[in-house]
Amino acid sequence: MANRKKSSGSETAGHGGELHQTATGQDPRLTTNQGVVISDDQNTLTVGPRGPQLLEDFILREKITHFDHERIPERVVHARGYAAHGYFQAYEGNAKLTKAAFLQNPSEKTPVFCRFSTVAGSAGSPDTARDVRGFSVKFYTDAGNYDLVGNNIPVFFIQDAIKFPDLIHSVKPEPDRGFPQAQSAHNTFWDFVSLNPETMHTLMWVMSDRGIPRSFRMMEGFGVHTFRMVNVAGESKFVKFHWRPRCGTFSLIWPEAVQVSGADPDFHRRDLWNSITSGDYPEWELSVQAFSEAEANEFDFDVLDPTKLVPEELVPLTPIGKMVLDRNVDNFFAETEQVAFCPSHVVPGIDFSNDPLLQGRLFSYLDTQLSRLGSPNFHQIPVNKPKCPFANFQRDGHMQMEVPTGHVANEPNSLDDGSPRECPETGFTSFSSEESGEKLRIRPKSFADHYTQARLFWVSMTEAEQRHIVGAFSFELGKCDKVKIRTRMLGHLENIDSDLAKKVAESLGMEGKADAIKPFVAVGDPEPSPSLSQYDKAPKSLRGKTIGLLTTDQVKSSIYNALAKLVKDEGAMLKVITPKAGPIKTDHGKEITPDHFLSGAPSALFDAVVIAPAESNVELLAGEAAAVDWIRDAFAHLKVIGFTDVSKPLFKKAAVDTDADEGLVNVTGSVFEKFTSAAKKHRIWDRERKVRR
Ligand code: HDE
Repeated sequence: MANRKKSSGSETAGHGGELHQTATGQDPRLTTNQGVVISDDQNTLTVGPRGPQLLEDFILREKITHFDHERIPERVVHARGYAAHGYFQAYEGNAKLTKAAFLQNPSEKTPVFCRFSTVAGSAGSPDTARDVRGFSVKFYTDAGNYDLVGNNIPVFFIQDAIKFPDLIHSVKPEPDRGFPQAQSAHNTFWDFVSLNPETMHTLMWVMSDRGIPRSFRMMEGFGVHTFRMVNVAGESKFVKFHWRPRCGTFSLIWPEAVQVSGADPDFHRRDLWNSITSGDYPEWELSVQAFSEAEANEFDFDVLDPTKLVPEELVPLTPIGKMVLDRNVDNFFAETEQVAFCPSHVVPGIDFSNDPLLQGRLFSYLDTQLSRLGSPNFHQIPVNKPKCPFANFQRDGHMQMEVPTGHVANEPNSLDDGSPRECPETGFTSFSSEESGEKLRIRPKSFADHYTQARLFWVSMTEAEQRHIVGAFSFELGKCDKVKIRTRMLGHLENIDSDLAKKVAESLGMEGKADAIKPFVAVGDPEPSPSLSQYDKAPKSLRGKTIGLLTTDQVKSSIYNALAKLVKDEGAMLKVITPKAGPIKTDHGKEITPDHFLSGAPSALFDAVVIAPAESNVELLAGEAAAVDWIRDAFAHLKVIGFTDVSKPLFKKAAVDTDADEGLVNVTGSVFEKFTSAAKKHRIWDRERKVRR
């Protein structure tokens, strides 16, 4: 921070200090925006020490005026987001598929900026709300900026952009009362979706564990729409984009997500920030499913319909490169808030399809950014600016930051030979697909099947995943106080799967109440697609996970050291939780500064836990409701729990049987092998039937 000198006219001198140089060698003196050095930034100019303030105080007025205008409108959707810098690197050349320059050279790193977000909540809402997550990547390629603006769910609620404002209005706080915030569990949302059967497939995903990710680092990403790739010869294939996290895809469970939103509303952003700060850089693999138009015509769904995915059994994934996020932002507002993604930012080699939702998006993003960022010159903001040269004759406008030189601002011209010219050889050319037809407002018949892929998702889930879907539908519909909405939704669920509908109806106490809803076309009976289940393909690993150690002063150093080694070897993180915030000592006198104190850190914040207090402190902990809840919650949240013999009285108080299942592991004597192998399974799914009926 800049140096401040004593105020000459002030009775109370404010903060003083000697002139010094900053670490960067810049002039450290505080100035106004006009560069005038400020002598006193603590006191307003007044007449006498207790007299009126003077309007001439330009220092006060400039500072307050700037502050008054610090806020810009938040994004109308995806307002709550978090981002980081990194790079993308192709595995090998992809010339057969695309001429996109950044996908050709494996030794080249393309800088990226990646923003994750929730959709419905305001900028200050909790990270762990049930919602779709945005997954936007800006590639600063040598051939211009390419934005892959995707989600963590591969399909979308609606088929046509014209319905987007209604969808979003329905999920946002209800217009008369202004609540609920960041939630879909309310009347207007369920009324809208139950009146639009095309939403069913995406609803299944949002009601599944995908709606409550464990962390951004453990989320898949999808381009959702069918795009095109075009090679130098002008040949094109359709593609679907997939991001797969190196850590594997994991989720919270609902009661945990609810607790975390209170204990740490910044859970996901803190996790991303911490992992990058600690040098454990999150990584994703980018793959495409590539298929020809002829192949697409053979599928039993329409690839232009964004409510449909292409099963991997039909078209396998081809990995094409990796993204690593290795640098946190320097300034949240300047970068994360001001970044402007746009699906129409494509580079030669990447093109669009006729997906009507995609086509609507191509218009919307630039339009919304004009009002959000206030000027057509927002591409000049550093985070939005291409890193390759760019030049044209667009001029003027609010907040023009450049000083264009030259006599002409038009093209063609014969007055300035040095001015920018078109380049037919390397410039962007649209794929020349043949299009014809009548002008009409109509939904294609090929978009009419709203249930078969919703059913595909349901039958591809493990038993635990199915249980969570039932739980989420029951919770959300339970929050709707209009019976007609519930019976309508039960009718849709019946069309997806009668077992699903029955379980939700039972849970709501509404058996036999489903409306009869006739599907537009017969519902198919698909074979399961194992790749749709998170847990079937989850890696058995602790990489990127957090182990919480609940302990006290005089903790056995053998336990602490063994656990610290384990998490290091496994690429995990250890967090120490103690009853108070101050430092503790091990039984060998080593000082440890805890990461959290007990009442500020419920066990919901950790992936697996160890309870190892010193024997002399067990009674103290047993008298703390927070410690007893810590164990009870860890058990109810299906976590793997390591314990020592001396901690058993705590388990007794929490009514948790230390022999209950394979997830309760005795680590007395610092033996952690069993704990590690159990924790690698992530959760003890079988326990769920015991703790939640
Ligand atoms: Fe967006 N979307 N969207 N969307 N979207 C915006 O643009 C829109 C859709 C997505 O981190 C807005 O700059 C329409 C699908 C992400 O800054 C806005 C339709 C997918 C982000 C907009 C859709 C997305 C946005 C609001 C239906 C996944 C956050 C602020 C036709 C493939 C980007 C902004 C960021 C943001 C419009 C549907 C992803 C209003 C009209 C499908 C990740 O322009």
